[in-house]
Amino acid sequence: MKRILTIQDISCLGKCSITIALPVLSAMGIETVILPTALLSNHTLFPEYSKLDLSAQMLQYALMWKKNGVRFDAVYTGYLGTINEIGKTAMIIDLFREEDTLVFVDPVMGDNGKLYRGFSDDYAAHNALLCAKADIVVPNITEACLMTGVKYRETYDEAYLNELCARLCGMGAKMVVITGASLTEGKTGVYGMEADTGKIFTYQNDKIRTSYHGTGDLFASTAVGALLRGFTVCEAMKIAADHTSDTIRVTMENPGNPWYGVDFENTIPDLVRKLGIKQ
Ligand code: PXL
Repeated sequence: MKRILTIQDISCLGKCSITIALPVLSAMGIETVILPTALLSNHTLFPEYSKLDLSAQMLQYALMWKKNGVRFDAVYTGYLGTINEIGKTAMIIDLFREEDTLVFVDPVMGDNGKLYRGFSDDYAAHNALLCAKADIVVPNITEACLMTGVKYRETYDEAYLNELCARLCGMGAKMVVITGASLTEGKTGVYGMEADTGKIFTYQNDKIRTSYHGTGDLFASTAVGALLRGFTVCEAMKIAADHTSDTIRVTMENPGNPWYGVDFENTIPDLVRKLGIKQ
């Protein structure tokens, strides 16, 4: 069984970060080790939240795993919270990186042209340094803009996406996959570039006019899970994009769906079936 380390927060209420990554990756048949950077009462899109910083323990825990001889097939990072946590995450990547370790970075920090609450431009600059260490980075357009200094635009063309990818590749990421990238009216999906070859790949499906919190985390968890199950990057991104959009559709069908998160629980059985994973 493949083993992954995921470094992100635990939001006790709110369906995001580790509370999505752990169940989804476990269901995909991957042993998932968690390193929580902080424990929040709920995610930061609620009007109020309380946070316990756990970053003082991060290196200590990682060192214990190292001393106990633990190895990881992948390190997957998501929402980190502070520049200090980004720095420690970078050290932990260095500690566990081996020739075949997949380093997958989702530089979670904003959407719709804005940083999430509590983040500064400095945070974005440090996230860019983390992305430089990655085999794959999966920013949305807002995050890609914040890290490259390119102006955020609601409407854009392929040249714009190309520019974002090229700049992120130029900063060191081996593969860049921009999420929420729409190439034609009514569609959305991913736009990716491989740094070595400049090869582009895209995948689009129908755009759903509603958005739910946690869809980025669901996309990233499913994508890294599919990569560890042996799918190619293009296949993994397609699986993750389809699964995310199916889950949004299922969430919309639930009349009592909570505003604070996507109903990822309802589609886990479909994901497992689609991938033919034996439980
Ligand atoms: O889903 C991204 C995310 C993760 N964790 C926390 C958040 C957010 C987005 O706002 O607040 C704590």
